Amino acid sequence: MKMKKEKIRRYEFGTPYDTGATVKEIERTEGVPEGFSYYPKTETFTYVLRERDMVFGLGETVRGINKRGWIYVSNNTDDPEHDEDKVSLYASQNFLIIDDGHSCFGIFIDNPGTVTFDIGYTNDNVLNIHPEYNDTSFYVIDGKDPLEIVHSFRELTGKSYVPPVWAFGYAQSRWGYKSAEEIREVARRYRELGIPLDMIYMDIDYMKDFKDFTVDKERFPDLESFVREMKEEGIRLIPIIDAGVKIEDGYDVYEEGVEKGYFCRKEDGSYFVPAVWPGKVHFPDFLNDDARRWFGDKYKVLTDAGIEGFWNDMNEPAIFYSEDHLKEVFGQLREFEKMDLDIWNFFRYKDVAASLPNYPGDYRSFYHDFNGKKVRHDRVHNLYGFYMTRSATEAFERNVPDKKILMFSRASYIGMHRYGGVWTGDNTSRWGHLLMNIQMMPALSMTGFLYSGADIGGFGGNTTEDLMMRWVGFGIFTPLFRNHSAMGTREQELYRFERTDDFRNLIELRYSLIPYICSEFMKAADNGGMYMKPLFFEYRKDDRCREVEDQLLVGDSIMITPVYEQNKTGRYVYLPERMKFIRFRSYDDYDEEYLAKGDHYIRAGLNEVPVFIRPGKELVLAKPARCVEEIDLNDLIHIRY
Ligand code: MIG
Repeated sequence: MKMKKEKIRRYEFGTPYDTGATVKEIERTEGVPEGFSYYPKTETFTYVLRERDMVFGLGETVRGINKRGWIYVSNNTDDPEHDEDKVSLYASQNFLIIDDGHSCFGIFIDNPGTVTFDIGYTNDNVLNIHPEYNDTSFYVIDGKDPLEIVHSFRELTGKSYVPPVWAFGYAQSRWGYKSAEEIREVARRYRELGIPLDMIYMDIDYMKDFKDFTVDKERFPDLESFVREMKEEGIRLIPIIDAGVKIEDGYDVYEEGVEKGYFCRKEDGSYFVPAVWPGKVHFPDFLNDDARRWFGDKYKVLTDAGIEGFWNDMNEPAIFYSEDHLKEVFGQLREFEKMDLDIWNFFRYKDVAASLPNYPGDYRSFYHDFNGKKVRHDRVHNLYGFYMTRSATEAFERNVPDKKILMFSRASYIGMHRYGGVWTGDNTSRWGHLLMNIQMMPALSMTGFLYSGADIGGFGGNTTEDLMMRWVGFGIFTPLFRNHSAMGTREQELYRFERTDDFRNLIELRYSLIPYICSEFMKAADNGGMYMKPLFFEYRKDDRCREVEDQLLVGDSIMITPVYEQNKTGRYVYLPERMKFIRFRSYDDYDEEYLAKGDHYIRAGLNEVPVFIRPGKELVLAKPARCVEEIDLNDLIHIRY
């Protein structure tokens, strides 16, 4: 008897782990997903792409919105060079939609190890999916269009995390704020210039010797009263938490973890010793229920001091070097010393020394106690950041149930979107990285990571005033809106620049948009929708929209067309239908005009933000305030189509 074909089907290969990615049980369908060939010898799934197939998804990855033409490897990696030839960043969001405009389907590869997606890279018309260890739940999702598939995918994987409302405000961060005094000064400068601000981030320097859940008493003498003082200014302090726990006698988190056996061990049962910022550390075994609960409860020392938000870093987990591999490397280098280095050995020598960080062998040398089984790390590698974040959010639900806590992470896997957001890691102050931010956002929305965003202005490298202005002009639409930069780079707090009036106008515009942003965000969260969409998802019959890679639909009412190139005073846009064009200089200074379906060149000066209102829709604006909680929701301006 032929059974009714279910909308979501699950195929099984090997012995899949219970990753926690899904919230809905789907009965197993026997065999191989239709349309795919499976080659057991190479453990590869192959699908022949139709000529007009476009491939969407994979969340946080390089290159365009249509992923066709490159190869991507899900293997969470701390690598600050986000060049367009990178195959792995910090996230593994293995959800794809394949759509030729007539028929489409989605796939989700639930496998927490390394998975390679060759999307027309080796062969232009072939999609190859190759898990390193094929213990996979392979989901196929049918739907009449991409949005319906996204909706089913989100029913399968659960509702997106919703942050507290103030987390939609603007945030200032920098790796290098070293004291309460310095942070006070940031707050003072923003308030003095009247640029709205809701959060200041505390990077690793607030800690004592980079030890999680400690505060340096000299530089932050009284955190609790400092938190209160800032909150009176309408500003929340958001500390970082790193994955590695410093090995140091007398440090309670280390000692407890060792005593209870909550850290990851090597084959021989001894604790694995990698090194990160604090120096030598142990990795908490977040995959173990008890360890996860224990670590999560540690956030309480900070929530007790009034802290209401955190960012989890280094949780791929990043490894600068491990004790064991360092020994090997030293050994090898000594061999080279004895040699007469010819040029090839010279390059080998360099490679050996450079192999220390994120060394693949290290990830194969420690274990988790996962659902009662000893599991080698590399097989479940991509779950680590997810489970760290889960550890925090579950603890907040236990320990501060009446408060909403902001939580986002660097590493992620599907399923983590129920526990927190993501930021996209260490980008660079380059125009190309602004475009990358634009192109990543819809893929993050698809996979449920709604509360997400990039480091505005760029993390590495030196930003410029015009790049910052354009990045802010786009960032005002991203749910997570944080200016962050690295130690040693040009300072980029908005008050460092000349055109502070323009920056104020743009940040105020963000605050005016908050009612719209929040309501569209909530719609996406509640209905399994997308906060930011490629045009093609709504205008699927319009062939021109297939190739629009630099315009996005934000919520249901507007389309944005950010300017992302240097020395431009405008850009070409494509309108899939007649729309009302608003050129914002500030929330109460803009021009408007109707533009017909088709191509247009629009002017948009450095301080101007182009927004298009779709037919029959409206944009609601509030009067800006210095922080989100002071926005008056009863005093709204409506700009109708
Ligand atoms: O090795 O905490 O992505 O946002 O400023 C760098 C210092 C560690 C990486 C994060 C970045 C943060 C930085 N961290």
